[in-house]
Amino acid sequence: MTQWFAESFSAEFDKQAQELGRVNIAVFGKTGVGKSTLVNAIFGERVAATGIGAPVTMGSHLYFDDRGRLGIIDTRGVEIGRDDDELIKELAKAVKDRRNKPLSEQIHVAWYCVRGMDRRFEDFEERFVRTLDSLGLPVVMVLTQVPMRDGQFHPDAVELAHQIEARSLPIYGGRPFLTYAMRDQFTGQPAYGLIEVLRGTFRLAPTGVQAALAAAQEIDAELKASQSNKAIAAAVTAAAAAAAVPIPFSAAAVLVPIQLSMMARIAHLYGIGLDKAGLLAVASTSAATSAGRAAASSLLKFIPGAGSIVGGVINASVASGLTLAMGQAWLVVCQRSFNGSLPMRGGKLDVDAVRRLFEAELASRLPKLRWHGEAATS
Ligand SMILES: Nc1nc2c(ncn2[C@@H]2O[C@H](COP(=O)(O)OP(=O)(O)OP(=O)(O)O)[C@@H](O)[C@H]2O)c(=O)[nH]1
Ligand SMILES: [Mg+2]
Repeated sequence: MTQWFAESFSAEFDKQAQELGRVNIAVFGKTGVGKSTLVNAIFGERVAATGIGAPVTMGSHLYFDDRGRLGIIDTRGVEIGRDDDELIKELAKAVKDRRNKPLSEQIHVAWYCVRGMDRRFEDFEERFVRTLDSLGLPVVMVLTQVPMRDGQFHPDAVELAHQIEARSLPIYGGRPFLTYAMRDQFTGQPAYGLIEVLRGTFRLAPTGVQAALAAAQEIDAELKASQSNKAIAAAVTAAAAAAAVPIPFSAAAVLVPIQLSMMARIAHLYGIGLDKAGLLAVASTSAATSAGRAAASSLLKFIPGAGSIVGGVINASVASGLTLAMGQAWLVVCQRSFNGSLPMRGGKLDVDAVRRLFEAELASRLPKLRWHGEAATS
């Protein structure tokens, strides 16, 4: 059973990775403005941690950094204003080469970054931004490292933002986002403005990679939750359809893949790796598989061989109600993993406590569901 579960979950996990795909963001701006800091602040510094190899070169100035659900197209050793011709040639080629490839290979959004205290926006930067637009790349403009005090942006950055706005550039919202990506240890200036950049990017990204963006980012829990609720809603619909003609318990295993893929997708949305997600899933669902207890808890107990349930049927409302409850309970587990608030014991995940957490979340959502066949369970 556990072996079966581990293999099935792993397969669904891979499948969901494929379905989520990858959002690819190209990041430009003068050297040292804070491009990498911005990327890391929004997406987390996971390159080294995940052991993904060095960025792949796309030309002598362009690099592609594959971070799983996220691809970053970055520049190296480029001076905007000096190397533009070559950079644009490489970029145009990359955009064109990828246009006929699957969505996850295309470049979806460009960020153009300007240091907020630079006090000027140059004509060659305007040309560059207009070129991005002409290549079909939607642009988010970001002013980086803008000091803020008592809720007020630094006036020089505000002035720069006005200058940029006056150029009527093809950028999201017609004006730049003011940001500070990383807390300054000396002045205590906290980070701000990142969620706004993220949400603008989300709006510009093709629908097909929005979930990948929600999964890759690490700053917007709401975005993860709303995408997770979409996954739950889809699974609920699928479960209802599968049980449109009531199915006997013995055939209820058809619902299991629906729930597993829902769980795998939500795990991805919270950036939980396979090992941990598998562990959490086993901990969570094994509560529900122990025969006789909270029989309504989970459909996983109906995996062939997992129990000997006889009699009764699952209709559409039971199937969807269970799937909804499972999805929501699993969402709580994933959210706590993301927040670092899962129960721990001796520095390790407390599997029993995770099981109780899932069980309690599930039970609170299934107050009235009772199996007709419950009495028959051993
Ligand atoms: N405190 C603070 N420091 C920042 C911020 N953004 C950038 N920096 C610092 O500015 C320096 C340059 O930032 P990077 O993110 O490396 O800039 P970049 O645009 O990626 O630079 P290149 O890749 O060399 O073109 C680093 O020392 C960062 O720590 C910020 O929001 N807050
Ligand atoms: Mg950099």
